[in-house]
Amino acid sequence: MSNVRGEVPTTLRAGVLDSNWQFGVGALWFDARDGAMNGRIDVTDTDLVDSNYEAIQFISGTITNVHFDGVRINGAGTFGIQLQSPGSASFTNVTATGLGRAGVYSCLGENGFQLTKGAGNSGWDGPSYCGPWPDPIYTDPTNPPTSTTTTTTTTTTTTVPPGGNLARGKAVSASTATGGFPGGNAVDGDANTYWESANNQFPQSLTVDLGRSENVGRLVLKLPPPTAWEARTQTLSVSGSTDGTNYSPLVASAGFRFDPASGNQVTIPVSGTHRHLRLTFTGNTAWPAAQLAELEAYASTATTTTTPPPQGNVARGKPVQASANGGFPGGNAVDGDANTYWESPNNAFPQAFTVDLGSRIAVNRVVLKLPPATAWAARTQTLSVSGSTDGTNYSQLVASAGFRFDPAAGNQVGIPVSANHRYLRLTFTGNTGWPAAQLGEFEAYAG
Ligand SMILES: [Ca+2]
Ligand SMILES: [Ca+2]
Repeated sequence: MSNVRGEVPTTLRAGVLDSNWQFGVGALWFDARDGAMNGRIDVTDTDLVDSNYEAIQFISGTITNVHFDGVRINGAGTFGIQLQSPGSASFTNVTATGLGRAGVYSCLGENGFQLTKGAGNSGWDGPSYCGPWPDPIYTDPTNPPTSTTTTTTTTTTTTVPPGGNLARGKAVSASTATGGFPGGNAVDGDANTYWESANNQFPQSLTVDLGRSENVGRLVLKLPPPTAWEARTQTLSVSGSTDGTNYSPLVASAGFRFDPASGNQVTIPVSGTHRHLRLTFTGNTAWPAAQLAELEAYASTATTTTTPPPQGNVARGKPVQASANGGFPGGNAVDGDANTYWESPNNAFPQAFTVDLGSRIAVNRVVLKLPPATAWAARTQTLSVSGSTDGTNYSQLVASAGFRFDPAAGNQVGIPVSANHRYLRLTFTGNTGWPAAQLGEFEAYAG
């Protein structure tokens, strides 16, 4: 891309938030929506400076035969390279500094997009990120992002109900935190918000002050439940203190597996009376930092003694199966946020979306949502509903019909069903607004 005068072209502060898709558009992006791109494309000797979101993006269709040589990414709000569609590209002398989040975003799996790495690359290696779209962390290349030691002094006078979570809303202190992921996120009662320590700086600790000495029988540690979070093992130990100064070990350091397929949480038995509880993290197989959505502490060692009848949306956070367009995984349809959505690959009907409720649950209504923003044009999706107790044999609950999604009416539809199944499935055969199945939320209710 050098011009004839030998000057190096610079792209400054390019890329915006796509308010419809709710992710950043790259400063330089490749889109093969209308047909495969396989002719040779060379990107040479250029600077991408202070990109608002990712610097380079591959967004749809299949894109191959792209070659980067001498590309300098100098500051990007989120990622160096964002991979949302299959393909391949080579990278030589591609350097990155000042990335807000990570070198590479990809939920495509190991072979989804082939990165051929030549010589002279730096700054964007490391594990690729697959997770919720992060807010950009704007960076100043002359002042690289630094983590800050945070002490959250949330205090509460709430009386914890018998058997309740003793840590919720209590004061926490974290050894470090990255911007937007403070320690307080680990005690806010919402598994979708999380604390994250500074990157590449183990060990890290998170300490909660229960306010007074309490008998503690078990801890429950959670990460966000959407399946967009890949499974990971975090290595950590637990210690306790009555005075906030002298800590004694409660649980020796060990690897604890967090897997969205089993709720992305672990339960750790502990014992004794403690006011301060501390987790010390020394490793994480999926991200070079400690991550914790919730630290819960309970007096009882028993996980549950009675099974209350399910209330509310019984599909939320449950495992799903669906073919997905990159960046729009099936888990988006059960994350409790109508603004995030699942989208199937384009031009490939029919498409099935299946949620595993974990056990048979009586359901008499499902609610399907698309993002409520009026930027979404109204559309009709043709779909049927079926159920299964074994995950193999499905019986039809609702015959195929067109359901109208209109932002003027909340962009959602309610469908009465009469189900008592573990698995619920939607089968899509058409969409007047986009050549793929789309679903912001799948909700199932017993009343
Ligand atoms: Ca949280
Ligand atoms: Ca959603």
